[in-house]
Parts: sequence; C-alpha cells; structure tokens
Amino acid sequence: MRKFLVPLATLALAAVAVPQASAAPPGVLAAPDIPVANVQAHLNQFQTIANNNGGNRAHGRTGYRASIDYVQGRLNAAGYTTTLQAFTSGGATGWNLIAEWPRGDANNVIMAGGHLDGVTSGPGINDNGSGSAALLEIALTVASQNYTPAKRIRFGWWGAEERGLVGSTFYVNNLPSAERAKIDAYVNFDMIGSPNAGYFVYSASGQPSGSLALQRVLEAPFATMGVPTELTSVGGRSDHAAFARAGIPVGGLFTGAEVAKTSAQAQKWGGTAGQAFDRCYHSSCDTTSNINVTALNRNADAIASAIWTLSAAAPTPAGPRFENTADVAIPDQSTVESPIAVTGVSGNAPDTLQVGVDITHTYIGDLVVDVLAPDGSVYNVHNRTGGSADNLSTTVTVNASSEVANGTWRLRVRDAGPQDTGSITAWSMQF
Ligand code: DPN
Ligand code: ZN
Repeated sequence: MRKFLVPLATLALAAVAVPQASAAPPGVLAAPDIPVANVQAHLNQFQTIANNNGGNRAHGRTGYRASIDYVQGRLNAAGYTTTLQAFTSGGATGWNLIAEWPRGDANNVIMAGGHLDGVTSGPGINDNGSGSAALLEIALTVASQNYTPAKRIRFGWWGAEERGLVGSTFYVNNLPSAERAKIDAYVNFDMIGSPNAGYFVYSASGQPSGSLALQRVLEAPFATMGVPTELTSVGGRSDHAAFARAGIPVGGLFTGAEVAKTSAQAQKWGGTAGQAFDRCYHSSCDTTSNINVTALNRNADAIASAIWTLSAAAPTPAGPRFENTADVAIPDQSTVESPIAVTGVSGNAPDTLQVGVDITHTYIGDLVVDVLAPDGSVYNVHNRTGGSADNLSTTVTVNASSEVANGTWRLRVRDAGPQDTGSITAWSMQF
C-alpha cells in the first residue's frame, strides 16, 4: 500500500508512537563527548593536503599518501601500533591503515572504519574526510582517556573506496577465516557531515555477541540527543559490504549524498526540501565549506557512543548461527517462505533467539513477517508497521524457549497490501 492510503488504525497508532527518549536506554554506555573543533581541525588538514597536491586526495595521487601519513602520524604519536596494508588498483599502489588499541579481548574485536580516499574531482572533505576525521579523533580519545574496554577496538581507514570498495574488500579477503571470526561487528562511517544533512542508520546481518543489535546501538545516541533517525539500506555502496559478505554484523551512519531531501525529512531535520543532502557530492566544491558542523558533531558523538557500548559488552559464548541467503521473491499480495534447517542443537531454542531479517521491499507497511517453529508455532516479528519506509533490515529477539531447536524453521512473509513488491534477501537465527 502506498503512502496516501494509510489505514485509520495506522494513523491512530502513529499519533501516540512518538519516541522522545531523554536518557540512554539500558545497556548503552555514556561515551566521552568528542569536541567537534578537533574533528574540524583534521578536516582542515585534509583540505590543506588537497590544496598542496593538485586539489584531491584520490587513490594513486600524492594527496592520498599525504592523508595516510597525517592520520598514521597522529595515531603513532598517541601510542597506537599501526599497520599499512598495500594493494594495487588500476596500476597504482594504495594503502589501508589499520590501528588497534592494544587492550581488551583480542578474540572479540569491534571494528570501526571509513574510507580515506576521495574522488579526483575535489578534496573529498565530506566524502569522506568527515568519517575519517571523526574516527581519528575518537581513536585519539580512546588513547587520551586510557580506555580499557572488554573487547578489542580496531580502526580501519580504507583506500580506493571510490574505485569500487577496493581497499576494504582486499582487507577482508586477505583475513584468514580465524581472524574474520574474531570480528564481532564492523561499523562504517562514510559522509557524516552533509551540508543538507539527514540522519540515516543502516545495519545488516545479525548481532554482535553480548551486545544489543547494532541498529539499536547506532540509533540510541540520537534518541538521547532528541534527533530522529531513519533506518535506510545503503546496499553495497560503502566499505561495510565486504564485511557483510563475510557474515560479520555491520552497521553505519550516513547523512546523505546525491539524493534530494523530501519535505517530510526537511520538516523533521531542518534543511532544504528538494535539494540534495550533499550538492557537492563528488565535485570540486566538497571543501571544508561543505560541512554541516551540527551533523558532524552529532555523528562524531554517536560513533563514540556506539564504539564505547559495543566494546564494553562482555562477550557471551555465542551459540550456533544458521542462515538462508537465497533470494525469495515476494510478489504483490502473496505469501512466501524461506526455510532454515537446524541440526545439532540439543534441547530447546533459547528465550533470546536472535532472528535477523533482511527484506528488500518498496513499502514495509504492507508486510506481515512471522517466524514459524518446526512444529508450526507462529512468532510475529513485523506487522505492517513502518508506514512508507522501504526495506526491512532488523534483528529481533524471539522467546522460543518452548520450541525444540532441531527441525525446519521458516520465515513467512505475507504482502498484505496492493502495489508493492520485494524479496527476502537473507534471514538468520542465532541460538
Ligand atoms: N561512498 C559513497 C559512494 O560510494 O557513492 C557515498 C555513500 C556513503 C553511499 C554511504 C552510501 C552510503
Ligand atoms: Zn564517494
């Protein structure tokens, strides 16, 4: 069903469902405030680097190497052990920069990253000086606070994202599987200071051990700030993609690129309706003037909050995880199912069964999504909420303790309204 045909029941619900959180929800840790002036100082350095190197910081150009040298120099001075990982793309050498804070359990790694390269047509300050600078300032804060997390924190600045996610893909593809398995979550920050900013959260493929779902961890600090967010799907458009393909839970923040802000978005966030979130996306005007300092500040604080929350979580021994990544089309006004065969789990399912659902659809207000236990018991995970939002990418906790674990579980999706279609991209069960 489309936006204009909102059933009365939905309207009545919407009238009361205005979340106005004022304190951090349980499980969300207070993190230090990240001074935005320090983040801006790093952006000024990137701008100077571009000015001195032909106007850009692109892969294969001297401005990229200078950007790496700046970030690595600051990290080394703060006590990080940093690693440069070289790769070749388009006949030129590029580098990923990896920095690990040497405390916390090395078998449970929380990874945060963003791309450090820009396009050749401009200095790349919002895309992605913004994420790079915020990550650098947060890494420096981890050090200056002498933070001792439960989990290991690893930062990554990726090369050659703008040439097709080359650096991050190289990193993940070259990680031995035992090392991949140690990464509990990867969070990505690409374009977080867009001048006509939106506040977007994305998340996919499950939940890190011992922690709240990534989506919740990323949304919570904005709720505390009283800033509404939208859950979006950025698909494979940034460096989280390779991690997601490796089965690692991923999430990220994003303030928008070339797409125009709608009037509804301008109403809740301010800014200009009908204008791109970033009019200077991939162009020469992506300079330090192309930054919304309020958005940069909020996102830097939110990233710090997410990293503190994720790294403080005590790792829990994860039970087995099962998934079905086969695409199942959801024709209009139909019911489809995707099975998962669970074997080798003794006894019943837990009361905290984590069900991850990834559905691409043009109107999630049409969808009724249920998990069916092997004996046919029905657990609803989504019932036509979300109005005109598209794509359902979420992790829900299901109390399935009265169900025998072994057997065939099914995700059942019913499209209960006319017009829109989609597909089940993947779903998973973490015991
Ligand atoms: N990384 C940019 C791109 O590949 O076009 C912009 C972008 C960032 C898109 C984050 C989606 C999410
Ligand atoms: Zn870009």
